Amino acid sequence: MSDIRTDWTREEIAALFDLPFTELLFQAATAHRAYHKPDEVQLCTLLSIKTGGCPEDCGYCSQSVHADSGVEATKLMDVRAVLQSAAQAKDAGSQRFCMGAAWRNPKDRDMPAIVEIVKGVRDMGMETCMTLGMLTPKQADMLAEAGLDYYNHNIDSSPEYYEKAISTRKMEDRLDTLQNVRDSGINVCSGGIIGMGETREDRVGFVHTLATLEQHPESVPVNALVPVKGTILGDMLHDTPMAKIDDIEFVRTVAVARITMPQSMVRLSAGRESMSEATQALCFMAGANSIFTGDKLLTAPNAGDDSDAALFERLGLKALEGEEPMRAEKTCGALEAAE
Ligand code: SAM
Ligand code: DTB
Ligand code: SF4
Repeated sequence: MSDIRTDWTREEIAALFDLPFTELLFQAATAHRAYHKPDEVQLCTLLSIKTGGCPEDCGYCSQSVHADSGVEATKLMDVRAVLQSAAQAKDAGSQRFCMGAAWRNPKDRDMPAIVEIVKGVRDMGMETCMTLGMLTPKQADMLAEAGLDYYNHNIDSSPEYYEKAISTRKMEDRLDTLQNVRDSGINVCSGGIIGMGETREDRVGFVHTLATLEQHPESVPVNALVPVKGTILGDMLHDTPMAKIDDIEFVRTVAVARITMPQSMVRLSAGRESMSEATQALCFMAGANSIFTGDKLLTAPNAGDDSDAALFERLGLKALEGEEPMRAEKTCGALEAAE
């Protein structure tokens, strides 16, 4: 019988968080080994294809018009420039190319360029991921038809904390888009941010929301808040006693995500730049098996390829070799060759 459960209760998840740290890590490492090789880590590269000027008021985000972060708004990047960046990422060993746009939702007039980008990146043999805000069922179907492999849409926190961090949309809007993505056949990438001032109970509610979806997200990014000056939450971290998330509590969250969603890729996402190597190593022990590589996330700095290469060397980790995403012509070709 499969050990993939979608009937987790909040009490069970809270009990996992409460385990002695050594026991929690042992259980997470065991769950990790049931579905993944513990020395393989997926490398993903991020590119902001449309930066800033977003009408939403997410309290953590440098790209919101409500923030005073100094991030300048740009138009959607030219298709050729996006493909150039993708080619560089592939050369640097990246397996997945994730493209983000600072939109509440894409407009229908943006869709032809987006479709062209998806097709172009996929033709290079990399997995494609997009995060463009809310999607209608029709837009999700268009992206599926273009061959998009993953759609990232984070639930970010517990349903209770969500409305404290964002007022311009509701958790249900997020869940509706996730359902539209799932229905279209695109793989789901959904996670959140730790260290926004939420409580342990909120972290329980956050994992519970993901782990009780009808089907777990294939990818679960766990971000540590990058405190950007000029954002409400970033300023709270800089200027008031709101404490930075405790490293051990962050690792606990990764471990609980791993235990409750054993088959998913759990991504140690934003916030690595200010994390010690020891904390990152604990995250890998706790079942994280994916990272963002490169010097930049969307607008914030990232750890960078040199320091990651050194870390992987020290820890004996290697890049996960991805299979090329399946394509109709490829499948036919392979079948013909086998005949
Ligand atoms: N606009 C789209 C949306 O919100 O769905 C896509 C881009 S948005 C920047 C993608 C995700 O980045 C957010 O859901 C959030 O989880 C993460 N993020 C944004 N700012 C962050 C920060 N300062 N620290 C950590 N994660 C952040
Ligand atoms: C996700 O969960 N983290 C990425 C990606 N999905 C799109 C974004 C992190 C953004 C960090 C802040 C910045 O670069 O502005
Ligand atoms: Fe806009 Fe996304 Fe930033 Fe929210 S997280 S302000 S929706 S870009």
